[in-house]
Amino acid sequence: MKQIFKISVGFLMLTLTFTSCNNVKSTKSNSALGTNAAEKVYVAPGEYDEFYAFISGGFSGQLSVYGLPSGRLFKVIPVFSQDAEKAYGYNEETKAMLNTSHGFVPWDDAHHPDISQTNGKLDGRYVYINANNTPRIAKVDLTTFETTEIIEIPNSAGNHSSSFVTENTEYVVAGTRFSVPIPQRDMSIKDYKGNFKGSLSFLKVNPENGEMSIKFQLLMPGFDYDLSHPGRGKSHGWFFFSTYNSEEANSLLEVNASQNDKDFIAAINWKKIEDYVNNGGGTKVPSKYAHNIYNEEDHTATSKMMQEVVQVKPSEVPGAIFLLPTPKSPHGCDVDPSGEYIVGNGKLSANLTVHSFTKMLDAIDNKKFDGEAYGIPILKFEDVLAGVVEQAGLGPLHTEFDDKGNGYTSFFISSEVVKWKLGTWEVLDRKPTFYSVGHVMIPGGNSAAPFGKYLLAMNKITKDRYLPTGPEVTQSAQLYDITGDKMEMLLDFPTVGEPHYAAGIPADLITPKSRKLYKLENNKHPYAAKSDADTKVTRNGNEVHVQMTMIRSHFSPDNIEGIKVGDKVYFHVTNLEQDYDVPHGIAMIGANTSELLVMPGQTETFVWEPKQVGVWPFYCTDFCSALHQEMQGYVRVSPASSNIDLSWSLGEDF
Ligand code: RUQ
Ligand code: CUA
Repeated sequence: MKQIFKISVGFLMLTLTFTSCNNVKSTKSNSALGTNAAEKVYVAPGEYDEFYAFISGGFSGQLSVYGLPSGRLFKVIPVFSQDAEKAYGYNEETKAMLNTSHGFVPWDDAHHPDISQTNGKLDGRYVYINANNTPRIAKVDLTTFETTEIIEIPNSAGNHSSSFVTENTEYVVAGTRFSVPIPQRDMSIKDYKGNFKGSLSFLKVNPENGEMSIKFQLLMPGFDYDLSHPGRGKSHGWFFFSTYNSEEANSLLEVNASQNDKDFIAAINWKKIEDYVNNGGGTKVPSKYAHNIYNEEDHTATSKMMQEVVQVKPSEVPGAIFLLPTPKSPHGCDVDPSGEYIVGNGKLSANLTVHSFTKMLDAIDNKKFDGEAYGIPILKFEDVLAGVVEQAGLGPLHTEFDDKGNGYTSFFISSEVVKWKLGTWEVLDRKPTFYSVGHVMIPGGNSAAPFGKYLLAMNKITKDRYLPTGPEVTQSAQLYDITGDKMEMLLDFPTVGEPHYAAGIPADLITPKSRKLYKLENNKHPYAAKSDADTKVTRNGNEVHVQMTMIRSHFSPDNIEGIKVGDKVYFHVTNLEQDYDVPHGIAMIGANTSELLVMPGQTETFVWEPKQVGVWPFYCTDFCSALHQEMQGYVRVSPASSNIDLSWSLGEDF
C-alpha cells in the first residue's frame, strides 16, 4: 500500500520560508483590531479572570498559570525543571521529584497539560503533563498548584503522544515518539526496521488521590507515535494515536519518513486490553523506572525505583487494535466532543481527514481490511472516512472544538486558525496567527463539554510582534473571541518558554478548592520545629541539623555558634505563620543551592557546607512585613580543629 508522496521536500521548505516571510511583511497591516477588543480582555484592578489557562513551557519544563481573557501570568509551577525561585529541585524535600532511572535529571521538555475529568467534564482536580526527553508524566494538584507526583515511563523515548486523560480519568496515556529496542540493548541502528518497537503506556489513575501506576505497555510496530486522544461518549474505551514514519526510517526522516502517502491513526480498545491484563494476560518484564511522590504531610518527596512492567503484544489481544490510514504524516489526533469524529491533522497536507467512529466499528465488524502491518489489521480508508475538510490551509497541526459543532484547526505553514463545521466539513472562517501556530486551546476542548468562548493560539515564532530582546524574541500566545460567526483576535501576550499546549478551565471550578495554607498541627516533617521551644541545633559527626522557625519578623534561633569548616549543615526551617499569603524565605551566604521559600505551616531544608572561617549572615528573601529587613541572623564558623560547643539563641544581645 505504499505510494510515494509526490511533493518534494525542497518545495515544502520553500513554501515554509516564503510563507513566513510573507506574513511578516504583509499581514501586519491587516491586524487592526475591532475597537471593543480592549474591553473584552480588560479585567479591572481587583477583579478576577474568568478562566485559568495552564500553559506548558516546552523546553522550560514548567507549567505556567495565566488568567483569561487578560493574559496575566499568575504563577510558574515548577514540574520537570529546577526552579530557584521556589527551591523546587534545590531543597532537600523536592530533589527526589526529579529522580529517574538515569539519576537526577533537573530539566525536561513539557508539552501537553490535560485536566482530569469526571463523566467527560473537567473536574478541576489535577493537571497531568508529559516530559518528552527523559519520559515522565507529572501530576499537579490544583488545590496547592504544586507538582505532587512524577512517574517515569520506561521503554519509551520522546514521550510525546502524552499525557491525555480518559473521560473519567481512568487512565493517563503516554505514547512514545521514538521507537527503540525493547528491552534497550546494544544493536546496530541500521537494524531498526522490524526490530525497534513503539510502546504505548496506559497509566491507571487512583480515583481517590489521582496517583498513577503503569497498568500495561502495548508494544506497537516501530513507527513514531506523535499525538493521541481518548475516545469519549460512544467511543469511550478507545484511544487514538497518530503515527508518522510508518516507513520505519532511522535516518534523514524529513525525506525517508515522508514517502508513504498515508500513515496511520492507531485505534486501541484499551478496555479490551485492560480486561486481558486483569485476567492475568501480558508478560511481566524487568524495567527500571522511578516513581516519585510528594507527601503533603511531611512536605517531602520520596522516590521509589520500580522494577517491572506488564507488556502486551498486539497479537495477544485480537480485535483490540486497528490502523486507520491517514494522509500525510499526521501530527495532531483529535476527537470531537461527541466522540464520533477522529481528526487526523496531516501536517504535509492541505486537507484535514476526519474518520468516523461508527464507520470504524462497522468496518471492523465487516472485516473491511486493506492488509495488515505486523499482524495489525489496516482498515480501508474509504470505509472509515467521515469527510474531508478540503484545502483548509497548509500544514494542519491540531484541532480543538467548541460547544456548537465546530472544529478549529491550526495551520502552521499558512499561519492561521481555520474554523470549520463538523458533519458538513465546510470552512466557515479563517484568521491569521502571528506566526506559525502550533496548538490551539479552547477551555474544555479535550472533553465532552467545551467552553466555546475563547480560543488560544500558541505560536512558534513572533518576529516583529514585540520589542526586540536580542536574538531571541519572546514566545507568545494569541487570544480570539469565538462566540460569533467570525473569530475575532483580542490579544497577544508573551509566555514563559515555548507554549506547546494549554489546558483551560473556568476559574470557579478551581478557586473554591484552592488551599490557603498548611496547618502547622498537621506538619509531620521529621525536623519540624512547631514553636520556638522546639528549635535546636544538633551535631552528629560533621553533620549538623538546625531546626529553625520563621515568623514575622525573626528567625529562631538567629545566632548560632559552634559550626566548623567541613561541616554539612542542614537548615530545616519551619514557617510558623498560619495566615494566607505569608511565606518567608531564607538564604545563606555561599550556600551552593537556592533560597527556600517556605509556605505557612511548611518545613523545608537546605544544605550549607561552609568553606571559610568567619561570621556569616542569613536573611529572609521574601518581603514579609515592615520589619522584613530585620529578619536576619548570623552563623559563626570556626576552624575544623576548634572545640567550640554548639550554641544557639534568639534575643540575647543586650
Ligand atoms: S506538539 S511538537 Cu503538541 Cu504540535 Cu509537541
Ligand atoms: Cu520573612 Cu521577609
